[in-house]
Amino acid sequence: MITLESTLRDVYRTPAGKDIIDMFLSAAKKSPKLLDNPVVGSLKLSALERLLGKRVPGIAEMVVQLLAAHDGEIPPPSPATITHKWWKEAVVYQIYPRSFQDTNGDGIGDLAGIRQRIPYLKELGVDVVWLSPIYDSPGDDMGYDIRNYRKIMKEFGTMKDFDDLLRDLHQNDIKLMMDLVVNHTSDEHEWFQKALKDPAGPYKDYYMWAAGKDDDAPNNWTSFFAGPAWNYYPETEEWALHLFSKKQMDLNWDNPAVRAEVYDIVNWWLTKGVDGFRMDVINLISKDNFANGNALIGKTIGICGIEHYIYGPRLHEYLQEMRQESFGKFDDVFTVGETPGLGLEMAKMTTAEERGELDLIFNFDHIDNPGKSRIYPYDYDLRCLKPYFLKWQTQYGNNCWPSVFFENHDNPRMVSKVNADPAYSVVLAKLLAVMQFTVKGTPFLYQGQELGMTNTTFGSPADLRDVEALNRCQEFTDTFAQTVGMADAQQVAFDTVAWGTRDHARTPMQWDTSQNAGFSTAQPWIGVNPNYPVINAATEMDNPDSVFHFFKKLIALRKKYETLVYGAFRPVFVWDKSTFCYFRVDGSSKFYVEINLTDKDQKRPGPLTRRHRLLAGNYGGTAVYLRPYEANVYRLV
Ligand code: ISL
Ligand code: CA
Repeated sequence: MITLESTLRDVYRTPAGKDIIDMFLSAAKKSPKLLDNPVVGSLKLSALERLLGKRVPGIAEMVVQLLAAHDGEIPPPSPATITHKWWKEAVVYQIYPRSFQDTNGDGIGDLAGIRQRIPYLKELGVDVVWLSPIYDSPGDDMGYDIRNYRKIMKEFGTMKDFDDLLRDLHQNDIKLMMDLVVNHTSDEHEWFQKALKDPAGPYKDYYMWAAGKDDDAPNNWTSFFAGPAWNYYPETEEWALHLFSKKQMDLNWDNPAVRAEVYDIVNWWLTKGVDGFRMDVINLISKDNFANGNALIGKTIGICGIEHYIYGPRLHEYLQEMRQESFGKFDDVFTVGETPGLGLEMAKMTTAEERGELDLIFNFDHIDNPGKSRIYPYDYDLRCLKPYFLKWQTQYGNNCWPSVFFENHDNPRMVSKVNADPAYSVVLAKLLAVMQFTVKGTPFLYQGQELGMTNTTFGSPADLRDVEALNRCQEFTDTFAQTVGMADAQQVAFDTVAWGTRDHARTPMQWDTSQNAGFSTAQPWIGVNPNYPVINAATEMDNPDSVFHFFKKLIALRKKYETLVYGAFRPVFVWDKSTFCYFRVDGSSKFYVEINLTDKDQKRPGPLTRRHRLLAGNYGGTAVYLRPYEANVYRLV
C-alpha cells in the first residue's frame, strides 16, 4: 500500500504513480531520469513538493489517494511480436458532421452531406470514418450532450439517412466508428427528467447526487467548462454533478442498471453494423468519493477535483465488463478511449491486449506543451513532439498500440499553433503528415487537416459558438474586471479565449471557391475561414504539390509498405533537440525519416547515401542542410 512514508521509488514503480510524477516533472521542466538518482528515489513521497521545486501542497496526499484503489497494478510485459489487426493498418478520418457538408440549405452539415462526399474520402484513401456524435441532442455541447441514444439529431437527418450512409460507406470498403458519450447525458434525457419528476423512483440513482453544505455545492469541484461542477435541483433538494456543461449530467456508473443501459445501447448500434466506437472521456466514469479536490492542484491544472475521477477505483472493472457484455460479442469491432489525463503506464493498464479493456486510447500530452493549456495563449514548441514520440514509440509495448493524431474538434489547428505565419502552413501541414504516417500507430486525421486548414479570425464573442469558450469568456471577464476594469476586461477575456477556442476546428470544411466554400448554400452556423479561396479541396485536388496530394501519397505509402505499420521504430541522433530522425525496419524494407522541428536551417544530423531514395518530402527534394520544418521520407534500397 502506498502511503506518505513510501519512497518515491516505490511510487514510481506503480503505473499511476509513474505517470503522475512524470507529468509533474515534465511541467516543472525536470527530467524523469531524476528518479534514477538513488538519493532522490529513496526520498519519501512527502518530499515530492520539494523535488518539483515549487509549492504544490497536498500533492503527496493526492498521489496516495489516487493510488489507493490501484495498488499492486503491474502492466503486462511486452511480448516479442505485435498481433496483426485491421485497425492497426487502417487510417481513420474524423468528421465533425455539423461542419462537413450541408445538403438541405439550413447552414448545418448533415448525414446526406457525408454520403455525398464518400468519393472524396475514397480518393484520399481513408479506411474508417469516425463521426462526432449524431444522436438526438439539444446541442448545448454540439451533440456531446445526448438526449436519445437511439435517435438521429434532427439537424443531421433521419435514421434512414444513417442506414443509407452506413450502407454506402460499407459498399466503399469504409468502416464506421461512432462517438459514444456515456460519462454523462443531456439533462433533457428521459432518465434525468424522470429522476426529477420522481426522486423516489429508479432513475434518480442513474446520476450523481449529493447534499449541499448550507446553501453551497457539496464540494469545490469545478467543471472542465469553468464554474462549479454542480447544479442544485429543488425537486430533489440536492445537487447533481456535471463535469462538463451545466446540461451534461454525469451518470452513476456504480449503478449496475446504468451499466446495463449503456451495454444495451452499444449492442443496439453494433447490431446495426457499426464497426467501432470512440468513447468520450471514458476514463472519468469511476468516481471515488465527493471529498474536496486539492485547491492548489486545481489551480495548477485548471480543474479542481480531477484526482477523484481521472483514474477511478472501478475503471478497469467497468471497462472489462463493458467488453464482455458488448464489444467482445462482436467480431472485429474496435474501441478507442478518449482518456484525458491517462499517462503511458495507466494507458498500458487500459489497452494491453491481455487486459480485455480498450484497443487504443487518445493521450493528449503532445497537444499542448508540458505545463501549458490552450485556455491561455502561448507559443507551441514543435520540438516537444520529439520526447513525446520517443517515449510512446519505445515504451508502450508490443501488446499496446498507439493512436497518432495532432488535431480533433477540441483543439485549434496544429499548423497555426506551431507558426501562425501562413507562409509556413503548407510545409508544416506536410511535416505533420510525414510524422503521422511514418511513426508506429493508427493515424487519426481530422477533417480539413489533409488540406492544411488553419485557425480562423474571430472578431468578437458573437462569432464564437463553443460553450466552453463562451463560459470562459464570461469567467475571464469577471476575473479581469477586478484588475483592468470592466471596459477592457471583456476584450482582454475575448482575446485570451479566441486563441485556443475549439471553434477554430469547427469552421466549415473548405470544399471549393464557391460561396461558403461549397459547404452550404445558406449562411453557415459558424463563420467560414476567409482563406477558403486558397485552401480548399477542389483547388488542391488540381495541384499535384498540394497538401491534399501529399496526404494521399503518404496514406498510399503506408498501405503499400507494411513496414510503416508493423516495422520496428529505431530512433537515431536522439541527442539533437532540433531534429527528429528515425528508421522503420522489418525483414522486407527499411525507411529513414528526417524532420527539422524548427523554423531555422539545421545541419542534417546524419548523411544521406546513394541508398536513400526520397519517397516524399515537403520541399519536393533535398538540400545540403534541412530547411525550416523540412521533413523527408526515404526508402533505403
Ligand atoms: O480539449 C481537451 C483535450 O485536448 C479536453 O479538455 C476535452 O474537453 C476533454 O478531453 C473532453 O472532451 C470530450 O468530452 C467533452 C466534449 O466537449 C468534447 O468535445 C469531447 O471531445 C464533453 O463531452
Ligand atoms: Ca443541413
